[in-house]
Amino acid sequence: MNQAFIALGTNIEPREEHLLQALDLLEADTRITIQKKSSVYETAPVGYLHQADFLNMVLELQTSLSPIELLDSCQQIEKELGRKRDIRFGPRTIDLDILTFNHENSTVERLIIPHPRMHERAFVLIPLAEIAPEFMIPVHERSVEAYLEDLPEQDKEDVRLWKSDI
Ligand code: PH2
Ligand code: MG
Ligand code: MG
Repeated sequence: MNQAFIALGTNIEPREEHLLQALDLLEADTRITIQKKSSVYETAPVGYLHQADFLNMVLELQTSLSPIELLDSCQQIEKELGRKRDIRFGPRTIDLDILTFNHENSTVERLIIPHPRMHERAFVLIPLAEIAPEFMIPVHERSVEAYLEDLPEQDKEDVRLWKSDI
């Protein structure tokens, strides 16, 4: 069995419905088990600023899938929920990003793990710290908590608890 952390994000209404549907589709896959689920946070957009606030959360998965198979499943879910890819970092019905997969390091173009920006994003680190504070981010070999402590206060203030359980 493999362990993966994935991040979910949505900033097109109905946002909560998009998260719930993604959770349902993940749970419907017999090869994936949701092990832990963070709270949902409302977060100011990072990167491309002219867009609505996001809902973000992080999941710990157990899966028999390979990293690329898990990526295919995540992209299939994005497609089913009507994701259109246009603006890089722009608005999305749902985004499922693989953050880490066991202790693996992948640098192929389709799948870079650990996710190259995970350690600098409060909208990833805050929900991840809730379910796995001491987790050592592979390759970096530094804990989630340690990276979170280093983030600017403003970045952390842009991530607000929205709902503790969906
Ligand atoms: N995702 C992005 C770009 N910017 N900002 C927030 N707050 N949350 C996201 O999930 C997000 C983002 C690209 O995937
Ligand atoms: Mg993303
Ligand atoms: Mg993505």
